[in-house]
Amino acid sequence: MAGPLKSGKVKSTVNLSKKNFAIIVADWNEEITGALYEGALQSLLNNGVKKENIIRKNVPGTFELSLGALWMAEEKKIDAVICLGCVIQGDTPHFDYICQAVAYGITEASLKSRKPVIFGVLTTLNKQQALDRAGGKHGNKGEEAALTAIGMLNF
Ligand code: DLZ
Repeated sequence: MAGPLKSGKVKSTVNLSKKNFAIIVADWNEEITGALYEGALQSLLNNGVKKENIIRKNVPGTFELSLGALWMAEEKKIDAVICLGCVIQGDTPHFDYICQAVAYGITEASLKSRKPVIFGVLTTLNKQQALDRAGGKHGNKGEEAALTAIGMLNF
């Protein structure tokens, strides 16, 4: 299989109606990250997660996802954190710094908290590639991030 589970509904041996999720959304490229959020939210709901057990938090940019993720993962009642962002390459190396930092930061938040913290960050060369992955021809990576979180809770 070339990637995580893609079907909308997954088999879960844990009772997802009792699990609490935090979804952290970066404000930068809001059109894209908003669509990723909708995908993640729908996916959790379709799989039996209760709406009242899903908390949404916003951060200014993708760079800030790491600390937001750690803060939420440290909350006792949170079982998994889903980070959603979109970094689009510009004319300077800024893109590389943000991508590297957030990949490292999300990994660190997960290992430190010992909870699933999912990397739902698009790192694309242009806006079209991002749109294609936020409900376009390549699906919705927010949905995939939610399924990955569920997968880790079934570890
Ligand atoms: C500054 C910046 C730039 C140039 N591009 C993006 C982007 O494409 N996607 C994104 O989520 N955030 C971007 N940011 C903002 C940074 O993530 C961060 O918010 C600022 O550098 C302040 O720490």
